[in-house]
Amino acid sequence: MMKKYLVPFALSALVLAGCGKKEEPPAPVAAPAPVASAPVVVNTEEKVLNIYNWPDYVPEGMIAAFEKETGIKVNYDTFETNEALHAKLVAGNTGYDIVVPGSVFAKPQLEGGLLQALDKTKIKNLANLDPAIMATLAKADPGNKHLVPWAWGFTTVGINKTKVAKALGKTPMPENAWDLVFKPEYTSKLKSCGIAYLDSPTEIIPVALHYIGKNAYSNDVADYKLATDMLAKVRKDVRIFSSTMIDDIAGGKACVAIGWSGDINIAANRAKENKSKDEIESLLPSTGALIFFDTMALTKDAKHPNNAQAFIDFYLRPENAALMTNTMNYPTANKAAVEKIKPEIAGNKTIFVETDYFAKMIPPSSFTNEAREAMANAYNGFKKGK
Ligand code: N2P
Repeated sequence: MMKKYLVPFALSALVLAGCGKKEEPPAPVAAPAPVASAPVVVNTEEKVLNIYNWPDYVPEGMIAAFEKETGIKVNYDTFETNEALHAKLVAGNTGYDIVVPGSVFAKPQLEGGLLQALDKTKIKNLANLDPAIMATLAKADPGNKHLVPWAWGFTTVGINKTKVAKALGKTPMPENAWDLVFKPEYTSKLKSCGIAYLDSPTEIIPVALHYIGKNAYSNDVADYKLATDMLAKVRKDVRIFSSTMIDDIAGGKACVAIGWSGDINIAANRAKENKSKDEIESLLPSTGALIFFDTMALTKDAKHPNNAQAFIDFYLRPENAALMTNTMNYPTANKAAVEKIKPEIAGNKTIFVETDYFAKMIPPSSFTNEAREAMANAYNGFKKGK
């Protein structure tokens, strides 16, 4: 096994070592002309990389390992919603090199010139990615020119089983878990232990559309009215619009949530670590959950594209991609990493869903800019309780 990856490892170590050491003085402004036709790629960028990613997505120590190996100092910031990242990209001069939009947003972003194409020759480990997933992503990014999957997962319902059972009393669990967050018969009972929704129009409206039998990625504004009509009936029962879902579920502020599969699993593990007697579970609604792909991309203003590509290549090493899945509970799109995934993670049906359930899930699509705006208005109206 080791042998297979020995070559790319050795190569990347060589190229990175060629980048210069940390303590070296900055290169003179007028650098001497390179020796003619020497095929040596020298990375002359300052040794800095600015990354903007979702919280609770990078394994502990991974950034430090990259810094240690390359001498590149990483500034790592986080955002909580696609909307927040999008606003930054639209405003321009983000100061970030790598951003990690969901594919639903990445499509209009790359069409709008907010992201730049990758130099794939600098990312050898792209070969580790699952061709089937890359073919799916090509719908958002023709030719796979801009986007490299960080992870994928799905938006679903998470519960504190213990508290939900208590709050529901004699009412049995519904067959469709979405009822727990959208049907007054259930929400009126569960409000006592706390209902939390993700705080983002493009997370909640698509799920609501799916619940009322519409296309989750409808661009028809009339459908948003139908979704908010349904949502209005449960508005008073929603306790939190959350951007700290893991804490809210694990800390007991919410007993039921619309959240992301991996984060719900992180909350479940955290509750166990804290010796809570409550059991937290990510559910698989009978009508399906909404799949998302989060993807690394270079901003158009990226000042350190070579460092960014070195990081992407580093992340795509099988052991790094597997470490993300093993610690963050989100499946990787890295095929070469699969054999390094721990059996308890690979066997967790709420992380790697079974084929039958996968067939029911809703794949991501995207919205026009106008539709997204209308969706945000609809959502804000709902949130204000109008
Ligand atoms: C962060 C998960 C982000 C998933 N822990 C939604 N894009």
